Amino acid sequence: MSKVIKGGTVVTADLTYKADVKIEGGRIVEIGPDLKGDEVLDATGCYIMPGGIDPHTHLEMPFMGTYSSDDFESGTRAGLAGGTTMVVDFALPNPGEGLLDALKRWDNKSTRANCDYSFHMAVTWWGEQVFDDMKEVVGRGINTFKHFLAYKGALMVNDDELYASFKRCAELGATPLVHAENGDVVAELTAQLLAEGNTGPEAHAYSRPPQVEGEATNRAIMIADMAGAPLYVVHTSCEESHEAIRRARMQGKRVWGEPLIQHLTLDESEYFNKDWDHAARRVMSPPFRNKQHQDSLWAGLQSGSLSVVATDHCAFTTEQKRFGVGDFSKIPNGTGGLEDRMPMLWTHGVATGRITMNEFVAVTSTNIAKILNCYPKKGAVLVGADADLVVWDPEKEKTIAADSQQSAIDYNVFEGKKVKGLPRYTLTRGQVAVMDGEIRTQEGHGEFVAREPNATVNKALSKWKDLTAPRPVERTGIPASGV
Ligand code: DUC
Ligand code: ZN
Ligand code: ZN
Ligand code: ZN
Repeated sequence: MSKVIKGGTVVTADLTYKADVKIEGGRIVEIGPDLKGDEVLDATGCYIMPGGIDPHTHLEMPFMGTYSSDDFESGTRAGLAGGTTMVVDFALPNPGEGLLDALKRWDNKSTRANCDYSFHMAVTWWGEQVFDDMKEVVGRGINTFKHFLAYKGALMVNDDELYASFKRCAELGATPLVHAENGDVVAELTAQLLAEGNTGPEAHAYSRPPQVEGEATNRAIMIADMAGAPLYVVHTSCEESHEAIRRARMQGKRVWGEPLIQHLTLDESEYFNKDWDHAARRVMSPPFRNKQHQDSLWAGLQSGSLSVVATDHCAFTTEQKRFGVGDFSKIPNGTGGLEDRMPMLWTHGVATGRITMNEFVAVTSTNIAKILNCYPKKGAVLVGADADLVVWDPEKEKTIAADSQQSAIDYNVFEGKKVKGLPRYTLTRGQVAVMDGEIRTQEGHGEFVAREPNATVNKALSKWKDLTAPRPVERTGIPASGV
């Protein structure tokens, strides 16, 4: 059984051209004019693009005394509804737990996925077992390791652990990721705010100012440079962090920044809403910022100093958010976005002229596949690539509403926002998962995507490096110790 997507315009990260796309056995088998197949999908007036890849999700994650409410079934269904055909989730070991045990839990949860997926492995503590397990994890097709510089007393690692893990990544050809906020300072600010009686959700934003992110980003970049590792900075939300990334890239370092669609389109005024629930539902880390920071993120996408757009999809219900009534530090951190990332970025990025269609494909799919090393299996419209495709109708409109979303939670942080540009079809390995608004996902269809280490990007360089390796010095006079 073959399918042909007919009458559309192929849009990739570098080309825009009219062609039909033929699919067989889950892959693209031919691209060209007037193709024939057993089934025809009409793409008249539409763009045929690589399906979105969300490199940053937390599905069914144990966190802050609860579990995030979208699992691999509802999360990937939401993604497909919005044109995303692959997610990369974070496997999270408990303190003292081996990485392979954590991986087993994530393997079990992900059997319900409707689309393909991969994992990043988190390094939440350090020891010989973690050092050993990292090699095995790489052998299982996971070439990225996540480090939290925040969440003190829970997920946070210290600088000695960070350096050790970055060095191990460099050795293994893996890429480290960081959540860059200074967890020590956040803990101090949180205690101070609570002691002064600032208990509402707006205080969450005061407890995590841009400075804690800028400091941690710069620190992680410098430590990665010393360890000889590249670095991927997740959820870059502010100019301070962007500046550190921009500077590193200009120096030739392999550093990538990942703004989220939430930070690009929602600002800190959300935390001052009179409705407690409204504000708490938007509590995430890093918090939403002011419009200057948003401009910085958009400028980064335009200039190429920021490489990808993700969601950090970590959805909690209103009931879960209410754990933090009377103490903002107990509000589970996280917002959803899987279904809305592509339409929101198209509406606020492509339709406004801030980014081109080709740049849209790059930051939602192709750049991600290249950085995470699953290109061109994913992120490409090429013969031989997986038929993970979205047929994008630039004229299709809707108003975002929790009532009609796929996510399992009871609200949407983009509620009421109008988007123009939505999938007509979303295909996951050739199977139609979304057909003109109708959801036809198949639980368990998703497969794990193995990603090899890619040592070529591990040549971090610092041309200012003064001493590269310890050298013995033959000394003539060594003074006697003591006086
Ligand atoms: N930030 C969030 O808001 N939620 C999940 C983890 C994180 O870093
Ligand atoms: Zn994070
Ligand atoms: Zn509200
Ligand atoms: Zn995250």
